[in-house]
Amino acid sequence: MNKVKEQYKMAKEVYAAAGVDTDKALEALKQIPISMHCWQGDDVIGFDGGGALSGGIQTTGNYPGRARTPQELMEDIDKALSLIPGKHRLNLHASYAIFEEGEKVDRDKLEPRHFAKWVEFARERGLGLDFNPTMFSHPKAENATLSSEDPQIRKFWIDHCKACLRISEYFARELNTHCTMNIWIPDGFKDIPADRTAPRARLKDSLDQILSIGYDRSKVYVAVESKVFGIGMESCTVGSHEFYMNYAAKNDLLCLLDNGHYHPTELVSDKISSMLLFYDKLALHVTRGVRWDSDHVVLLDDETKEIAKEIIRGGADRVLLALDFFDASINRISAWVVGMRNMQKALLNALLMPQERWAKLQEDRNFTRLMMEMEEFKTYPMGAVWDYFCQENGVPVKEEWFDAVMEYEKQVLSKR
Ligand code: RNT
Ligand code: ZN
Repeated sequence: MNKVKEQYKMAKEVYAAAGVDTDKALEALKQIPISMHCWQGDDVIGFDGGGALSGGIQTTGNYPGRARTPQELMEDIDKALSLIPGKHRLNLHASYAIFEEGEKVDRDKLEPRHFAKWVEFARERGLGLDFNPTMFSHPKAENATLSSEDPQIRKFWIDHCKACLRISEYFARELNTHCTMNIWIPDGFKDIPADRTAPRARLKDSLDQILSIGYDRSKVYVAVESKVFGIGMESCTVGSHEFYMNYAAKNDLLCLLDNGHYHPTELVSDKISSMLLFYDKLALHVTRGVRWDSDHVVLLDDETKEIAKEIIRGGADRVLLALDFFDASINRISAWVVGMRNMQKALLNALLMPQERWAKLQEDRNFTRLMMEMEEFKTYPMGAVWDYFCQENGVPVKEEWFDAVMEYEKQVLSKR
């Protein structure tokens, strides 16, 4: 028996004594797809020449090896996925359209065919695709988008979102799985606005117009992502939490919660259970904000673990789980792999808890024992279970995966 298996056997006994079935946990973990965001690979630049990253989001750093072409990005995604256990999904932005030589259309005119190469890529690898209209990094997004006071600008972005709905339907149809289409806009005000209602009323009307074209709701899940503030929009964002939560509830859409988008002491982990009482499904962007919505790589930290616990308690099949970070200061493939594997470790950590027993302790108000057990579990041998999961799923165990990244950096990234 190899070492990983041997250690797993020992860990299995430890967990079994505490009433937890590790085999069952691993089976469940295997069924949870995470939508990996394509934009970590190229610093959110895309291929449609939209211009420098705008909208109050930022990448910092200039680590060598950024993917500059669709081909390079696809190779990098392949490399990352080869080091992450399980079957996942790929999250694309509209700015990642792939044009034929000499062709270029603006974002309001995008068509499914501009994403045919992505569909081919996804199909060959058995990945589902998710999608996002790109309403930043574009000359027409300098001031506002769906809430713009300029009718022409607003129409441009409404048309863009309509085009994105068609593309999302195409993804779902071609790949025979759902497509989450998430709408996020950077609209807001640096300083105290005189009128908060008019821009929000326009955003509401824009969304109404977009949805009015009709789409296959059984396959395309439209989500709306709120934000409390952004760089340059410190005083007010048009797409606030209340705005979108109400809009989603009334129009049977999904809310997307990004854990970088709330006040720093407000926790997304505490919101999940409430959302799932009122919605069939919930979408998440798991990220890590350091003092602000900085989109650092997801770590195995307390909030990530707490979010994972709530996903498992609420039912992982009801949560559309995606990551959202962009770090240009480190090897980008390593960033993806660390973030994805950490999200999976957090899920495993949650799956390895005697949830029913703990819930009962809470109902019995036996908080003394509950705290004691929760704390003792923190040093249970989850690592051995994780290693076995990696081995069983054919990816490198522990930090061994890093060798592959360094080799790839040497052979491929350093030559870009
Ligand atoms: C921005 C939002 C949004 C973007 C991506 C690129 O604050 O989190 O989700 O990060 O769409
Ligand atoms: Zn986000």
